[in-house]
Amino acid sequence: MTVAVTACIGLGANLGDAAGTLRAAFDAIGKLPDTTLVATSPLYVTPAWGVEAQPDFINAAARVDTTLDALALLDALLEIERQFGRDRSREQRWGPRTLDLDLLLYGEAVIELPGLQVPHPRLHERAFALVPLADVASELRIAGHGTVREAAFRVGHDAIRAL
Ligand code: PH2
Ligand code: MG
Ligand code: MG
Repeated sequence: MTVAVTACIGLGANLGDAAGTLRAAFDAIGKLPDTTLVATSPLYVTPAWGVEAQPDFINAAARVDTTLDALALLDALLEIERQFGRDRSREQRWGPRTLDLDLLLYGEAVIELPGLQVPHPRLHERAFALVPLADVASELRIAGHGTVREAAFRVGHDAIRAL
């Protein structure tokens, strides 16, 4: 028997109907093979981080139970990004996105591969990722940074508001 792992996905978008895209992305995540959508966060409006001259983002988080391994789950998320018009060859680092799906946590695994770092390396310092994650997985541990609840408490949330 394969034991399911609890994984968390960060969702972000700031092009087109970003809120509609995130809701549709929740549905697409719920249809992934060998994966059950356990919880979805509210949608949040967050100021753009990194490149500030771009529209606010809509951010959210999803919690799944899955028997996919981490790379198979990542591949499935990248495929959903493409279905929603993401073209990585034409984009700027930290720039606008039709849909960004980040594998934030895969159980308590620490993964260091060329295309995949889990926990997401900047998760513990980004309120736009931690605030929605705390809605679905406050008790999970971010290796080296305590629980999601503790990390979310440490970052400032001021500019983030529920949609
Ligand atoms: N994603 C980025 C760059 N900046 N800022 C916010 N607020 N939310 C994001 O998801 C985000 C960002 C590139 O992926
Ligand atoms: Mg991202
Ligand atoms: Mg990403």
